[in-house]
Amino acid sequence: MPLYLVPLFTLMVVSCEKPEEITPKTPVLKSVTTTLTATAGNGQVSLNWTVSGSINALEVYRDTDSNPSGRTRIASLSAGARSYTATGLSNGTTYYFWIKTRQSSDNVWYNSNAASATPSGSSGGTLTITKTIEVNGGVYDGHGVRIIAQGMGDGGQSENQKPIFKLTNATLRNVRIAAPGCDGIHTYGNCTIENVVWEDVGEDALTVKGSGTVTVSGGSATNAADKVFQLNAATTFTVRNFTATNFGKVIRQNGGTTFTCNIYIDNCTFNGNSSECIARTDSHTTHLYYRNMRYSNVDQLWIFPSSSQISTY
Ligand code: ADA
Ligand code: CA
Ligand code: CA
Repeated sequence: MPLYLVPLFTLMVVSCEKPEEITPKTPVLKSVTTTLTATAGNGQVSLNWTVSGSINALEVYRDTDSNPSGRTRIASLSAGARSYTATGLSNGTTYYFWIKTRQSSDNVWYNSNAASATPSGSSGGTLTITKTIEVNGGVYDGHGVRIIAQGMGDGGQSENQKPIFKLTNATLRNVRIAAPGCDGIHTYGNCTIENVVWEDVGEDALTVKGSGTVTVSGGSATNAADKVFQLNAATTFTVRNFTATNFGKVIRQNGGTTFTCNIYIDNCTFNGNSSECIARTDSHTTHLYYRNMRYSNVDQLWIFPSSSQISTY
């Protein structure tokens, strides 16, 4: 009988039937929060996340829009994984990622935030500049570009050369600075320098011009006639996973200054060439901490007012 011919009372009887008994589940509260960040590379995106709460499984999902419906699972990882690199991506396309975590107490899955990133290709080429590249906040990722300065200094020891980069509270990564290195990189405020290669240091490689926390991570510097890193303002200055070859000194707090610098050297290799020292300061309140440091051909390690200003960590 077509539905429209079913007498009304039959429908009413059906709708009045006693509902089936449902065994109530013990409710378990969500106590897992996964916070995901995505960083673009060349044809790839690096994912890093933190998990609060106890989980027993973890999956990575990808999509090209922020709506999770239709997304693809790209990996099932162990519950302890906290990073993953998504590869084989198209440069110029924005990808969205999620981490799905399974809560240990009840095996319920929860999503992280959606984190997006747009991979971009390596120019791998050369960029000729005639003025300082200024970066105010944010990230300048050179994707391996080699920068050649023209008319900004000859890379000798003259003090009036222009910097290649002026960074203000910014991150600089994946750049090669070719000769002439001029006055290198100037930093103001909190700056991060990742995977920067100074092929032939000019007057110096990097100067802390305005106070802040400055971290140089990865990369290398070669052939500094005198200084690699010049500290002209109070700073927490960290050099890690870095190699310097042929220099006068790796780190110099501006001569005669008394402000405080806290210097950290972590996992670095310094190959000198009858070099004066690794670090020098005239300030009594500056402290240097180092670990995993390899060096050769340096006359002294430190020139500090007191040896009590140096420690390992
Ligand atoms: C030398 C010079 C300073 C300053 C410094 C630098 O120490 O005496 O005045 O120019 O170099 O920042 O390179
Ligand atoms: Ca100088
Ligand atoms: Ca300088």
